[in-house]
Amino acid sequence: MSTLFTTLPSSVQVTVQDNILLVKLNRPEKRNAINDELILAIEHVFTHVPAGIGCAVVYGEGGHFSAGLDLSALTERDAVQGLHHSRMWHRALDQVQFGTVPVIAALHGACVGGGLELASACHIRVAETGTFYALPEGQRGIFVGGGASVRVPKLIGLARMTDMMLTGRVYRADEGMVIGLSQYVVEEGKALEKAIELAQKVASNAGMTNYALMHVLPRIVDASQEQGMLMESLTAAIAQNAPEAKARLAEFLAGKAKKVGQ
Ligand code: 1HE
Repeated sequence: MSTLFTTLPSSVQVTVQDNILLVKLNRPEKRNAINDELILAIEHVFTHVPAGIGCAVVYGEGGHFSAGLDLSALTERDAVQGLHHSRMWHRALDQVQFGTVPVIAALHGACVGGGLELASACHIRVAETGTFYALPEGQRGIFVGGGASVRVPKLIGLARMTDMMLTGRVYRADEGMVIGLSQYVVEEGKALEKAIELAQKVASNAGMTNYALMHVLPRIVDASQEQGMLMESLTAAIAQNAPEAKARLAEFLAGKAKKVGQ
């Protein structure tokens, strides 16, 4: 395991394990609350993912994934500054969602507010049984600003997000998986291990397939049926034409590739 990005603030630590980038939120004394320094560091990391990395994992040091926005900075902003601040979060989390490699969030403890916004920008979420989700912005008298209003309804639907913000509803890990907040729930202490195991599978995919899943599929989902179908056909044509795809298909037809489920 090697350490990268030596110029980052101490609130984010990045290491590499094989071809997996491990990005740790490292502000446990503030429950990994995300201040400007931290969100800018996330943007920097996901804008400069080194060549050869096939997947990234985001996780949190200490007892929680993230308590969301660092509320201590909130009172100092006027409306225009608030607008720019929200757009800064959008840029950073767009780099997570639409960067160069798929990103897996390993969740434990609180995954709330901006923490849930970060998690929902990731492509896969693995939650430990003690994970809980909330959007306390409603109770704090503010509104989501890090992309939750776009990303969270796509995971759980408009009605559930509205309820979370109107009533302060908290979802437990098991409930969260049922409604779509995570794709996996694992025992306490096991999220990072599971995320790395999944990341190794993701990193072994053809690059074009991963790119299509990150960049094309969400655009297809946002498009009309007609446009979506065309984007699908174009992507399928490009993907199957790649030498890597031809080699993988030949390997299967020669009986040398893994079967489904292996
Ligand atoms: C913080 C923050 C924070 C903790 N900003 N300092 N997010 C929230 O509304 C969630 C607020 N946090 C909590 O509800 C709780 O801290 C937790 C349930 C996450 C964890 O509880 P616990 O008992 O483990 O920790 P704690 O004792 O509450 O917090 C420890 C320290 O972290 C304490 O500071 P200290 O100096 O007194 O030790 C807390 O003040 C500090 N801390 N959370 C600042 N969020 C792009 S817009 C997104 C908008 C949002 O994300 S709004 C939701 C904000």
